Amino acid sequence: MSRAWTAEAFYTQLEEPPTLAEYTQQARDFVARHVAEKRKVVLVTQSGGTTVPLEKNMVRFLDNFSAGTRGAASAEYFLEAGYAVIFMSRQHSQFPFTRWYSHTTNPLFDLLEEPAEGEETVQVSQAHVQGLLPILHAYHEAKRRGRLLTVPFVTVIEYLFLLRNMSEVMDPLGRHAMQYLAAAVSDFFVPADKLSEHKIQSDDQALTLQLEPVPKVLGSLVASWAPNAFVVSFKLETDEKLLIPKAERSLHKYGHQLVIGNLLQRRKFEVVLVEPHDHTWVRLPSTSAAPPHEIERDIVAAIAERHESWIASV
Ligand code: 9Z3
Repeated sequence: MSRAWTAEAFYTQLEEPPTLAEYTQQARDFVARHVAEKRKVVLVTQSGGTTVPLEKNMVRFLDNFSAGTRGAASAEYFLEAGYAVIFMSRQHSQFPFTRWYSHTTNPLFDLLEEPAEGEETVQVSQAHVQGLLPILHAYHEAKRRGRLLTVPFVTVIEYLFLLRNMSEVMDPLGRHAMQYLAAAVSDFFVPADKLSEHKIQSDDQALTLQLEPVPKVLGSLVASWAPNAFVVSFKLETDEKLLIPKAERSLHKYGHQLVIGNLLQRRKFEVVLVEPHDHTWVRLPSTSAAPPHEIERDIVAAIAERHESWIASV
């Protein structure tokens, strides 16, 4: 029989990741600076999945499809909108700014000219300068102004501990805090006491895995960790009929401000913003070509506007 983990049991019985205290302190300092400057801060949880190790000395793991584009792109647009960003970054997933040149369709080395024999400077080829410059400026500006804090994670356990601590340290921001929970969090995991120490041997045998349900922590986040924050969660479905009803159910159950619903197949082109008495579609004009304009730009604009009205409403 598998256990049904409550959030409380999860956080008291599982061991804290060793790096948690250090990242929590970094976030506390970051938040204090932005509280003093009266700036809004958003916690963006990377959409690039959460790893579920199958061995303590991990050779194999379970994961999901997401490369983390939603989170990385949204972080850039939040910075552009004047927010400071705590970016919970899943290792090896897309990262704000560098994402433009980190994948095989646009490799970094194609940007650079090969120097002549004996030359020791490397230049960006003229054809790429125009595209690169705004990204490079925005990246350096975010760094120079201390607007982007990255906290890395790999496993679902690291993710859940970080999420709790990041939410709690943002409390001094009051309504100026936003949680933007884009991560595609695993629904199942193997707790440490059930994990094989070493690489599972195949021995030509079938492998049976017993996975335990990951506790749903959104309730704790909304009620206890971040009771003053503007909380945006995501709902992913593959069946269109379920999208709005399930987003509404989540909003009703947890009592937060907004759920962004998206379908796996059309997530780059349309999402629906579900609020307590309303829902609004955000759509790119065409689904036929690769979007020249990313939908995250429009999502962030719509959310930032709602956050602002919500701050003003007290
Ligand atoms: C999302 O729905 C994200 O938008 C995506 C983005 C993971 C689809 P990519 O970055 O993907 O474009 O590759 N994230 C949340 C998905 C999720 O697991 N939500 C849970 C659920 O639907 C609730 S928290 O039950």
